[in-house]
Amino acid sequence: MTTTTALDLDAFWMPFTANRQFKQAPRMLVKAEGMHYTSDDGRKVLDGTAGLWCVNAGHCRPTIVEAVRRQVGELDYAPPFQMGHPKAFELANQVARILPASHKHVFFVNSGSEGVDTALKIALAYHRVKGEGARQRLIGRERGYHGVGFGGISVGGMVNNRKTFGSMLAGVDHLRHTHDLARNAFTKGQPEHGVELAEDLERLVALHDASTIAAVIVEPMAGSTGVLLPPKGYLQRLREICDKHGILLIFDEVISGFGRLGAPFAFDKFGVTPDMVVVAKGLTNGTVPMGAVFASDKVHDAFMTGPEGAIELFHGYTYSGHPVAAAAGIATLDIYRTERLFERANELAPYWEETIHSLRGTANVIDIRNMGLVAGVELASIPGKVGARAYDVFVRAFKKGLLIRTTGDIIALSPPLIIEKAHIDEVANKLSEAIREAA
Ligand code: PXG
Ligand code: PLP
Repeated sequence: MTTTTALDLDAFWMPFTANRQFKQAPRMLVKAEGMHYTSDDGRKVLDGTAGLWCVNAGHCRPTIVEAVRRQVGELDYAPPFQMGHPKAFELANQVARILPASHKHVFFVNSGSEGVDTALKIALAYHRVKGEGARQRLIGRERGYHGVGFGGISVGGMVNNRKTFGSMLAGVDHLRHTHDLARNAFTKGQPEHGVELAEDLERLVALHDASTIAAVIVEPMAGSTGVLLPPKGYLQRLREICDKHGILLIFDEVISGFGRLGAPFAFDKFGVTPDMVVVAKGLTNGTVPMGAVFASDKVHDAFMTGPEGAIELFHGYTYSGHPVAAAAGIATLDIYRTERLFERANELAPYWEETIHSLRGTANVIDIRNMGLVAGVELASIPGKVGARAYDVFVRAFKKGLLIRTTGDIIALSPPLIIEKAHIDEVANKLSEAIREAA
């Protein structure tokens, strides 16, 4: 067994972590396989979060491991600017097979944050090439999470991710969020109430004028801020208002993409087609960092009009379409396809829903929401100590052998799509115990 107890933990400044608290009582993972992690004290931990919403095909899948191993020994790196390598084109073609024919243009990045920056930049540049360069405003939404780049925190709507980082991008505004416990608590699937919140976009158009607005970016399902599903009709209405005013609609599907909701993408599930889609996480099953932006023909083709030899978009990353990430992506999509994992998520969804909703009535549980293989369990906060109760549940669950994710006092569950019914029962049982034992 690998032991990490002798490690000096000081040098690694951990992301989104209470560093001093963690380093007093570290939680270390040293191995993974299928539905489970192994901790450094040799315990098996059921992965209720697909790592961080990304390991949709389960851990250490041999075909992905082998594809990465082979690729790194064959072509470790190739420059993506004015040069190509076959795997990036192959992955783009494989992804295009699960996209609408009108949206098959894939721009590779290395993370969700880079994907968001890329989509926002494409939106601004799109209007400029179309001769509408005054369209520079970007509209996000309260309680949106779009990563941690300056673009993402600007359009994002989480106060702790914004308040310490200055003035961010200029010219950004936000729609109201759609979370409404009073009307929608314990809804299974999409909430009934809240379609009218889409009209908030008309309010922003009236304030700024459509001729100044480039794009609206939303997560079709807000993941990080607590599994907030879109009210019935809400996304349709956003699409209509964007169309009416010539505003691009961007869906951030970094979490909702690749099967999480029981369909390839949330836009499939909800039947609303955005102009661009941002993905990351599940694209490579989390094995090698990679993200992408899918652009419609309308957006992409607008750039393909300049003089021959002109670079159409002055944007890209050293690691855009990295060969090892591309190889991991190809092997990942192959598993999704051959194991029908997106359909599987949809088939298991009713059992998942029923089992997770059985926690209703447990002390302090004030809402449960779900779709596909994702769920949010919201707890009442201890007065004056937001997040303390859920953190207590998180630590207790980990000791019992279950990994969950918490945000504020909301528990998010998003297991690998290979989960079995017995694991779903285990998630609910361990979580229920942890909630009952917590303060
Ligand atoms: N957009 C969305 C919708 C995301 O969920 C990002 C962008 C940024 O992706 P990168 O790869 O740059 O992290 C994300 C990432 C959480 C949590 O606690 C969620 C994410 C990241 C970190 C924590 O739920 N999602
Ligand atoms: N900073 C410097 C000094 C660089 O040379 C580069 C890339 O060449 C970057 C930042 C951007 O790095 P990346 O392309 O990995 O995002």
